Amino acid sequence: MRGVFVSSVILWAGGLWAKPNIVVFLTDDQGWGDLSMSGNSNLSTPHLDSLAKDGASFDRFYVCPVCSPTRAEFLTGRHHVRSGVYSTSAGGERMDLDETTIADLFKEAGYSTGAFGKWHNGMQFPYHPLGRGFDYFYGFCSGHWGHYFDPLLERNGKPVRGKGFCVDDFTNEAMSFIERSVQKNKPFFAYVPYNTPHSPMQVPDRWWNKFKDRKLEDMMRNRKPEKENRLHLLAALAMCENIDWNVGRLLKKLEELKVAEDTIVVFFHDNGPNGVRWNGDMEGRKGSTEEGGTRSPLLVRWPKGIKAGTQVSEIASARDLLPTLTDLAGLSSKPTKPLDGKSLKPLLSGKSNSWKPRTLISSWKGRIGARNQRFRLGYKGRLFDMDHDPGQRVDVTKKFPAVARELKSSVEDFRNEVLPELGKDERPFVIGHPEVSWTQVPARDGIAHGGIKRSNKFPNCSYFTNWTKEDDYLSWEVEVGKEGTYEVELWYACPKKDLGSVVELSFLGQSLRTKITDAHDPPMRGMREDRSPRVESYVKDFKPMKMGQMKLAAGKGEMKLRAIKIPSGQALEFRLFMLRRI
Ligand SMILES: [Ca+2]
Repeated sequence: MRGVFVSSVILWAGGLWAKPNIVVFLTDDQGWGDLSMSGNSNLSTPHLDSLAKDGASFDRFYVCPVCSPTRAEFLTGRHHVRSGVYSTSAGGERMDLDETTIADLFKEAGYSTGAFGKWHNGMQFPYHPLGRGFDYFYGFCSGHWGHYFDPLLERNGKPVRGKGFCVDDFTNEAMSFIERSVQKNKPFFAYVPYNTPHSPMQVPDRWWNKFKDRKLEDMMRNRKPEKENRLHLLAALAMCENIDWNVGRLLKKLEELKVAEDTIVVFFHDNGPNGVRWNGDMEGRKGSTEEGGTRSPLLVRWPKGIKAGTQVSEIASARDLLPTLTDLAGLSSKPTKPLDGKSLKPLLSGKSNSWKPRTLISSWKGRIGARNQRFRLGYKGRLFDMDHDPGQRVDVTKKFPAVARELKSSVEDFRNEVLPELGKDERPFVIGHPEVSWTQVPARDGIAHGGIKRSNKFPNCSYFTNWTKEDDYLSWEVEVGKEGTYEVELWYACPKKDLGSVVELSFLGQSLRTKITDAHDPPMRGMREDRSPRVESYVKDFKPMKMGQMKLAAGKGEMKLRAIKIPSGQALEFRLFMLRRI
């Protein structure tokens, strides 16, 4: 009897401790080919390669052609269209509020949940990570960021100054979070969506120095070598080595904390490479629904539960990760909506006998492609035998008419059944949700009227400038969640010669006026650190100024910032509002 008692206690204790920790690394614009394990001798990624050696690697794992849809599919286990994601900016990157996220499920199961890096699925609460199941968030919510050294970031909704190179900083923060969770004896779910090698192409000297003098002629090349951009390419490789170094630091931290054995570490990318560089001779890169735009590594290491060196050849997608991780961790609750993904546990545990063949759809901006285990139907309707023609050069529709028909019908089903779920976007930007007191309203989400210009056509990290006429104004379509008095902080720039403007913020009949009396004329930043010319906006260190307090009624409407008086030059340059309900 005694023996039974003891073993049941151990079992019970085992039950308590059986929850594996989870770390998910997601990189931004890294290509399938940007790892040494893919056969690329241009760079060395020993820590990432070790995840494959010590765990499982998937040969054909698929994500979306761009950032926010892949993130949404990972977070919900559903096609991004179903969750309301249709663009990468201005609100179209947000997941509908009735979606259950992977973080909701792990939080409910008693995990500490934290996200560190680039969120890119909505900025204002409850679209903010803290409204999507994460207890802790450090990073930025936009689709890209304008500067990677000591940038403006946020910690749980409050603007803060980052420390050093952002990827190093995000890793440090994730490691502190893990350490705190271990000290509290709580299992953790750490989501680490890095924002590199996405542009701007900034990377510390230590990584750049290894690559800066390389000659392309001595390296592995893209299938269209004439299209390679040397500086951009070398910077991307340097950034990938920095990622590898940071992944290595976090893996070492897991060892030091003695939790490596029972932590599931996942690594994947959000889309194909952001430039023309070696990528296994595949067709397409970031933005493309073809193989090169959507293929990513998937590495899953779990010493306690997955045999080292497991190789999976079955096709899989980012939509499979929610059902897989909740299954591996033995969580009992499920999302309320039907999933498109499927648990990969049988493939990870070598029980693939009953695994049924699947067709996976890639779609973006009206282009739809389909992939089964052997064939790919390109978005133009051409069929490729990927086993014999991985570079998609020969259309084999005539040779395999039945396969072409079948994949075309999968595409039609998707077009008729899934795409219509994406209705007109009528989700306003939420201000002052009852559960939080703070809201950030950035230039990114605003609309410029008259002669006011955005600092760049890519809105994500932009500001408004050229505000020279009193008739011009900025507006935001918002919904105030809770009536109250709000303190308004305006982040601006204005040179001394332009001081004296009066601006007015108004919403549903209430308004607040302020005169700009403090000069703040910071230089543009970014050009000195860029290793290759950028396409996005440079940044400035804008200054916060308290405009005062304003009553906001609950409800939907247009929030306007007007210039009542512009004595000379321009009113101001606008970066963001911080609103706080008091
Ligand atoms: Ca991306």
